[in-house]
Amino acid sequence: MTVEIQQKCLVIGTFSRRMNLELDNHGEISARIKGKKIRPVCGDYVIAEPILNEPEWLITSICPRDNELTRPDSRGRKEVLAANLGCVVVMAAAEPKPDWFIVDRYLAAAEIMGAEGIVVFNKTDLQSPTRNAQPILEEYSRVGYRVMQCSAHSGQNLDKLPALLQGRTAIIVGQSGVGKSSVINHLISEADQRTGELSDSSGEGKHTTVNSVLWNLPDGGAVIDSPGVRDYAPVIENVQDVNRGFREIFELSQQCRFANCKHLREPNCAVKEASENGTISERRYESYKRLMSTFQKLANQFN
Ligand SMILES: Nc1nc2c(ncn2[C@@H]2O[C@H](COP(=O)(O)OP(=O)(O)OP(=O)(O)O)[C@@H](O)[C@H]2O)c(=O)[nH]1
Ligand SMILES: [Mg+2]
Ligand SMILES: [Zn+2]
Repeated sequence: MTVEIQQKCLVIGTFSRRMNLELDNHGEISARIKGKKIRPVCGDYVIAEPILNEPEWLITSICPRDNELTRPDSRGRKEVLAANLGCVVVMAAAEPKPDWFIVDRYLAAAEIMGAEGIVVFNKTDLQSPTRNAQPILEEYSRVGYRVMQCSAHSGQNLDKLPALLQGRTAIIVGQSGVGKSSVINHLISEADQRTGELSDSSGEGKHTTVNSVLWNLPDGGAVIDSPGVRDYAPVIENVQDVNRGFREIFELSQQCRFANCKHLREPNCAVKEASENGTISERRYESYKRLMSTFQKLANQFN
């Protein structure tokens, strides 16, 4: 007689092809993946079973995903970074110098996958660069994103973060060194994520976090710490997705002369006009054009 011992488990840590899983009873186990075809990520539910006489479990399949945070791998194929997300927290900071294009692209990814994008600006204890960032943070608020400013060092506003994330799975993403792990260590008492100084020579983060880890929030919901990036773009299936990625542009595109307007050189383009007369941010429009050109380059290269 065989006993049904398969379980649906949540992936809470990925270390190459080794995973940490959370069981129904909240116990944790480590597991490996059966075969080479599946690649579970944090936030996934998987079916796993114990292996006889071994401490590890075996993951046999991934349950259908609600959504996926993606990027193209070096060959242009889709790589999934995390799954089943309610919210993508895009972190920038007073230092390293913010790359707002990266922020825009993560927000675009959130729009396309149907998760809420939230902008968190950390290190407000560093006053002068924080002041310089205000006009850009206001642009994000103006188009309807929730924007929060905090400091993992002074503690400012950290108490407001749990309410933003509650009841869903969030991932914190952003450049290396902005303080993702530092903020998580404050949010979750048992978290002991390693944090790393910025490099003296470049002022950039040193890519301290190398594995994604999911932490349960005390009042429900969960948050994933992820490795910092040098650059980011989502996998984009079609031109309309670039449009959808920038909510203020998407909204205006209804008023363009052509229904399939790409807002580049088409006549009577409401988006181009709005960026020229300052109704929408010129910087965001530039960001849109860059993502469009990245998409077109990738499409030409790999299709
Ligand atoms: N001044 C200041 N420094 C901070 C703050 N938060 C984090 N730091 C510092 O910034 C550096 C990077 O912090 P991490 O938490 O490792 O950054 P990260 O985003 O997790 O970086 P990666 O794991 O490399 O992606 C560390 O030296 C932290 O002490 C803050 O609010 N203010
Ligand atoms: Mg980190
Ligand atoms: Zn247009």
